[in-house]
Amino acid sequence: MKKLLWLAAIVLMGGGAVQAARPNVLMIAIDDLNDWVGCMYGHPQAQTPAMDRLAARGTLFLNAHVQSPLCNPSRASLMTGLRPSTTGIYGLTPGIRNVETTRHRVTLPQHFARHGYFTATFGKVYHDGSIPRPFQTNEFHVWGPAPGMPLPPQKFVNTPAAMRVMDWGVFPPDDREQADWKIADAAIEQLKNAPKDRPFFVAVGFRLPHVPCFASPPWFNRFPPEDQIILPPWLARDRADVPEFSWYLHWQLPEPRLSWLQRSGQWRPLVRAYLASTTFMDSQIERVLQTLKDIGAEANTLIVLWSDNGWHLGEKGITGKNTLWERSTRVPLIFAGPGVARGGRCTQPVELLDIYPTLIELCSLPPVDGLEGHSLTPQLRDAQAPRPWPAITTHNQGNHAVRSLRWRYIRYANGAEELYDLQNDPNEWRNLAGDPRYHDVRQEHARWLPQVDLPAAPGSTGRVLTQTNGVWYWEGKPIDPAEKEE
Ligand SMILES: [Ca+2]
Ligand SMILES: [Ca+2]
Repeated sequence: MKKLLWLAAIVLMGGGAVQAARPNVLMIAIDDLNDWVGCMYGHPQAQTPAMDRLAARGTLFLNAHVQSPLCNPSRASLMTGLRPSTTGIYGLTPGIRNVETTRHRVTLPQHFARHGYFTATFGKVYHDGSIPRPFQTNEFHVWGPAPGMPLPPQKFVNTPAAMRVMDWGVFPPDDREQADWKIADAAIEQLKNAPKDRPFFVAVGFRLPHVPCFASPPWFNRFPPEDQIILPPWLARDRADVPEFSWYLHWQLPEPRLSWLQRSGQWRPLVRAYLASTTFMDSQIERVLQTLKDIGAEANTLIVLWSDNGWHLGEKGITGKNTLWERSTRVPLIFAGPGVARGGRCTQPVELLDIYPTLIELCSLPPVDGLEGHSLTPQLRDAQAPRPWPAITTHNQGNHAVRSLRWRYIRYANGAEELYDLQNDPNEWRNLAGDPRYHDVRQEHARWLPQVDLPAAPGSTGRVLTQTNGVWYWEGKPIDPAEKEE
């Protein structure tokens, strides 16, 4: 009996002697997937059986938001547990090891590695190239391949930007040429050969449905022909009631405007390609999840699935991300496995920042100082458990969205505001910021705006908005409002 009590004590203490009892972690990252996921009802024609099954055996967060609507800052925030406004990482560069605020920060995988886990990464988990080689060994024991998307000899769609990746269509003919197939392959191989003496933390980052939205014929054939593709809800002149400053957050980006898609007859083809490439990517998630079963690790592996930002497909007049609206900030977030209720559906606002503290609590790792998220373990036990915090998204210094259960409040760096009642206006068509009846709602949300709000870190490039002497600069060039592209 004494011996049993002693064993129970070290289990409770989470000591090194019982590491084998800790669950494995499989983290699945997706690039630019909004809520067009079957179980999230974001698009009636979405087909994502693997994600739907995962959500059914775990807990799905229906009101989860990114901390930045862009790859590098979103992923940097998740992995360090710090807001973009705390680190100054807003652009496609710099990476966390090139910034003073995060250079020595213990990241999520690092914390697992330091506490006995075997860690490995495949595909796009950190933003490509954001962790210089000398630092890589600090993050993961194994850095698997992160192939880029294959490109056809010629672009299918002559989008206004000559960029090769700004494309969509039926390609390649063989799924095995797809980056996501190769990423799944490498992750599967690693899972099959995971060390037996310690738990693993394996991160797998898929590339689709990030542009180029390519998929082979069978994936397109699962969807109705173009003329039967349902377009997202859209309102003409929707941006007549939003501040002009909202344009500055995605100034002259390569993603085509809705007006171009409409003129070119490319709106439905793009929607279909986004749906088809998402369904293909979902099939690669299925391959990885099936491997967990095959190796007998399903019961003892905690799975977390997230996307780094959403994507507009015409809403508010644009395609792409880089906005503070629901379409850019709301993403799938699913947990499943030991300690997670089955079939949970949480509608409380939550942040990707919450993943770090949640995983370390679920795996009984020691806490980490300074994490700005809050553990989701109460909601993973009971999805209805209340939560006091809203979700905050930041896109460059001074531009923030505060999303509560019912409202979205946006404050731009020049003081301009938006307010949406998501309960009665789920598409954010009516900006209520100027309505005096909602003065208190605005005040209540404004108090959550980050107190620390750093300028862009030195070396920032790629989607960076700055101000000098009253002039706003995008990518270092002064913004001329006369050049606005509707
Ligand atoms: Ca992304
Ligand atoms: Ca509007």
